[in-house]
Amino acid sequence: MTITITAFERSPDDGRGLARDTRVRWALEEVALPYEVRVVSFAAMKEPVHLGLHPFGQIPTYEEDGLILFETGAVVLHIAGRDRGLLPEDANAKARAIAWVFAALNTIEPPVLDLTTARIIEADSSWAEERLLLVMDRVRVRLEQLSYRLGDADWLGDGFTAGDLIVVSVLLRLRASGLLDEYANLAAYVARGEARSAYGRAFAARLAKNATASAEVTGAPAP
Ligand code: GTB
Repeated sequence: MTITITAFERSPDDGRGLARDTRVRWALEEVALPYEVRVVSFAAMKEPVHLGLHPFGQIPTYEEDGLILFETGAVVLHIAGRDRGLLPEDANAKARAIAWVFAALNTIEPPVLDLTTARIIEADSSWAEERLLLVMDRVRVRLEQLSYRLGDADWLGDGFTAGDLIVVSVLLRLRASGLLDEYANLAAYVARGEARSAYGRAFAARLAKNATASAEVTGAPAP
């Protein structure tokens, strides 16, 4: 059984792990499942071969024997259901951990994505500044609520789960905005996630892939 995931040939974030393949890599590392990565160019993602794996022409995808999956949340939950380590045994605790995966993707991530759009894509618009302030406040509302719920706990449930993996991954996208640092317990929570050895391996693998891709383009040796 070989697990293969897809990732950007060269991630636009210079390999800082913000693209969603990092979430899948992290989950696989947490449960110590070996995997292979097939990189795809932006053009190839829109070609029929990749569209057969992912209807929307995106990364990441996940292949394992006869199974082809897309949607990071579904992939992470599949990995969590397959091997121990990311979901609690207790049925109620497991349901709560799954709820955090959905909360991260459906409730926390939308304003976080709006912030990226406001900071980058809409930056040149005449109304950009006004919109940015509005979106930042929407993000703050979610962070405030999450900060209150986390309190001084290490994780959102009893021990690290797939829910924390996705929540931390979503929060990581806020680092450049400085908003995360307004909530000391959330900044520490994200740092705890990043300090996990499984995250370290996932991050290093993504960075190395980008370095290799850059070296191929520039002709320079990969560091
Ligand atoms: N809902 C899907 C999922 O969760 O799997 C969303 C998948 C998705 O958005 N994939 C993005 C993609 O393939 C890559 S992760 N985009 C190409 C396209 O749609 O044509 C989003 C992403 C991209 C880049 C950065 N970055 O450079 O910082 C961060 C996140």
